[in-house]
Amino acid sequence: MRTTTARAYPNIALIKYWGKRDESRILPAAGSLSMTLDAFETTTTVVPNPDGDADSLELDGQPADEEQTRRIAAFLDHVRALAGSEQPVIVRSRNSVPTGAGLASSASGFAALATAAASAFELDLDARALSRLARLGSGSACRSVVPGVAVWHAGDDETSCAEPVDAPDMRMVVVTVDRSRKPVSSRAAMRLTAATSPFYEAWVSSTEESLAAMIDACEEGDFTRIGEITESHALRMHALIQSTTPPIRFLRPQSVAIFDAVEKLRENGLEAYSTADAGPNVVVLVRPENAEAVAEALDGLGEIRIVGPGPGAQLLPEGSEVPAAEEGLS
Ligand code: 2P0
Repeated sequence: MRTTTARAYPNIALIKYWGKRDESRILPAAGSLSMTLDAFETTTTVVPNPDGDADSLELDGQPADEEQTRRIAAFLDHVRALAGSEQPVIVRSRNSVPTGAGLASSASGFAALATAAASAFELDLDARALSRLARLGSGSACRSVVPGVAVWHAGDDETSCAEPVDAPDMRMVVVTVDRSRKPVSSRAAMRLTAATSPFYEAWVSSTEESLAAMIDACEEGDFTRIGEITESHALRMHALIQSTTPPIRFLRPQSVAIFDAVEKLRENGLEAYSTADAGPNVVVLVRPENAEAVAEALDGLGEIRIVGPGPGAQLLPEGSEVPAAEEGLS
């Protein structure tokens, strides 16, 4: 075993993942498609812990809480099983934005952890196998292993992983309206959706159709079609989530105001399309040449940041270790 450090970036889905057909192996009910970003990264170091009898986990300089510990240790058990090892490890992870800010994501977290841990345990995994491994930590993490635009095939346990898709160059204007932690986790909300929404089956079958149309639009470089499908699919997901018992609403009045403002921009000839994940923040998809103008037009509706396509998960050179909390203070 060796000490390793990896970095990964979050992704924003244009075709959303919402629902699993197998909870324990994190197999999605349908495929999805996303863009890995060039901002808001997570950096994670994995160190062998030969004296410890359990994993030791530090996130943003704080010991992991019980739920995080359970989830990360369960993921590390998958890595150990692949490596034929029982070695506990020390994990130190840093987000470039505060955890819970709505942008620090489980996607960048588990993509970085999978990459660092696979290398620490000296597993020789190709890109697909690494994506599959990241999926076992958090579904959307399999897409953050891949640079730029990625499709995650629903597949089966062996084949459910993400791979790159040819797509036109695009930017996203991230509009953050609320930095607080969301009241319901994606995982719990997904479970409730599958269990209680009368629209769930239609969501799953229509998502596969939207994904096929999106892949065609990406390969044809048809930005308008990509944008139209993106906004429509996001609104379908939020409609679905609101149809649960009890209902869950992630969009706030400020979020809806951004969807309205983006529609107005389109009416005035500035092409832009909105999407939103399991929270109130809105991400606006634009052509590169329109990013500044759209960011300016949305100024005042939230905290604005322009992002572009980013790299896949990558190992960092020796000497890039995330410092332990006490070292960080010295
Ligand atoms: C997505 N989301 O496609 C969708 C859209 C949120 C809204 O993937 O249970 O944190 O760990 O597999 O990956 C969030 O789901 O859930 C997510 P788990 P994950 O980006």
